[in-house]
Amino acid sequence: MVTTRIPTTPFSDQRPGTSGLRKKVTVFQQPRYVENFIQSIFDNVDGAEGSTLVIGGDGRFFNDAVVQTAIKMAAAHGFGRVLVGQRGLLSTPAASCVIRKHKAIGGLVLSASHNPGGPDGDFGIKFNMAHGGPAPEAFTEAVFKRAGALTEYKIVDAPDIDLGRIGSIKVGEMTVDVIDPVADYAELMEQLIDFEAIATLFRSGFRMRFDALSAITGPYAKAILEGRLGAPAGTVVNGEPKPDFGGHHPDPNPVHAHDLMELMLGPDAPDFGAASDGDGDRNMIVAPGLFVTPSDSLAILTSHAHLAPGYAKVLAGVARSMPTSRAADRVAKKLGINCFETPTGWKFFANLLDAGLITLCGEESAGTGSNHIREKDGLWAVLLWLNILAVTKKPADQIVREHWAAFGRDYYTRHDYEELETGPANELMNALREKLPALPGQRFGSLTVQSCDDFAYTDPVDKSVTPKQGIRILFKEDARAVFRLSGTGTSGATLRVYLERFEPDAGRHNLSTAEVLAPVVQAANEIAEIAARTGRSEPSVIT
Ligand code: VG1
Ligand code: CO
Repeated sequence: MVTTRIPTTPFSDQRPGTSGLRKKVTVFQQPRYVENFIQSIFDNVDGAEGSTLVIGGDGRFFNDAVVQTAIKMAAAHGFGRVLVGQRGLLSTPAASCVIRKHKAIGGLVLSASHNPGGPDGDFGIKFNMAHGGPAPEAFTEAVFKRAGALTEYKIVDAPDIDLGRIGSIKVGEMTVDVIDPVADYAELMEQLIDFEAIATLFRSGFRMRFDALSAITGPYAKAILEGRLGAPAGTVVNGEPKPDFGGHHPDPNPVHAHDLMELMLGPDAPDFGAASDGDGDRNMIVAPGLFVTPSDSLAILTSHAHLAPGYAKVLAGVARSMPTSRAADRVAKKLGINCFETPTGWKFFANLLDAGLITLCGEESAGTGSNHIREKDGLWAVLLWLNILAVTKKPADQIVREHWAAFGRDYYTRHDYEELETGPANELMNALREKLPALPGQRFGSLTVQSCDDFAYTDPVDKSVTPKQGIRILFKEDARAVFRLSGTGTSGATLRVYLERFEPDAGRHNLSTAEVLAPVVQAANEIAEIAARTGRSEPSVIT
């Protein structure tokens, strides 16, 4: 088979963000754009010759074509073997699992995760390392640098392979194994979670709805919940992955998963509701009549994890991203374990997990995970919740309320201002930074600033320092506002404002989140001059 070296010219915009390179599909469709980026990744993989590479994506529009290109480029680069999910599919957590299990050197995960799909939507490519987790910043920066100077890429001249059939074929010298995308993952879940207890729960008449939002988790949820655990057929809805996610915005939050919310807050709510995102690494948990914030979910999973076989021993520690509420910190304190605070993005958990410093970790953006892989894992979180419900025999809302009674409640909300002009958004952050030294002691409505900073993270394992990871303002009244710009958007800038207030008093645990947080919202808007600087009087999305 002939390997061709194709001359190319570099692209200057191939810098990966919070989780891989994400752009509009139309950007990725430019001639040589995909090839350049993949070549830039491969050029930074040491020891590719003869090694195993995993390839798969969330099935969104353009997935098929990029999988074929990636396979031909891998063959040209000298990889010994590629493992690719049937139909080119692999959820992000399953890709992480397959990389680890088959000792691959890494994996290409094709996804723009929670971003919308379809020809007018977004596409994305990320590289995961041999540990199964997203590439660290040093790697992604090297890729960006390479992409900005690339003069050629390598590809073999071969026909497309049939991704529909499980089995082995050769592309040049390289073996391509088309694998069942669910099997390895399901086997891992069975080791960690008490499947017997959950099956008994379903047999007793327990009902749930899992909304896969027409994204990648459908086949996984159907195989595990309905197949292995005996949940009634129809438990999983929107279970077929579609290139445009059936028009759904595959971000599992109360706004975008509105059908599920309506059901769970209505009179016919089943016992438990859950959803997942485009690439299957996020989870949304809804109890009857009660949305569980991801920050609370992490805390609750931390305090109950010992009920699952995979976590029966003492937890090593827990970690949360900085904007995530401090609910998990209180549980960690009670358990006598460490709680680490990291910047936003899963790549920052990898070192802590590899070093055995933590067992569980999570983010406010509906990501929860453990040391079983190196990505957040949507379905795993749902299964761990089911395990806890099955063992405690308590309703989900009761678990949440008991948690608040024991630890206090963190009222939490996030305001997103999407598609802002990049210039003013950066100016807002810079102006805020400049204000920081003068803020402590200042009063905004009923709140007084206690302290504030621009979060810088020193990795406890490799001591690398990551500055400017979000501005946090702490108020004396046990409230907090955090500001940062999104690193996953594809048009303009998105300002995220994270708002929370701690309420220890059990008599005040049933208030409306919007009401409790109104003074914090007001103070945050005033401090950052959001309306004046963005021209927006309201956020685009409130979750
Ligand atoms: C967002 C979330 C972050 C998450 C990232 C990737 O990043 O805030 O917590 O890790 O998406 O999630 P940003 O930079 O837009 O705030 V996923 O499920 O889209 O890979
Ligand atoms: Co995702």
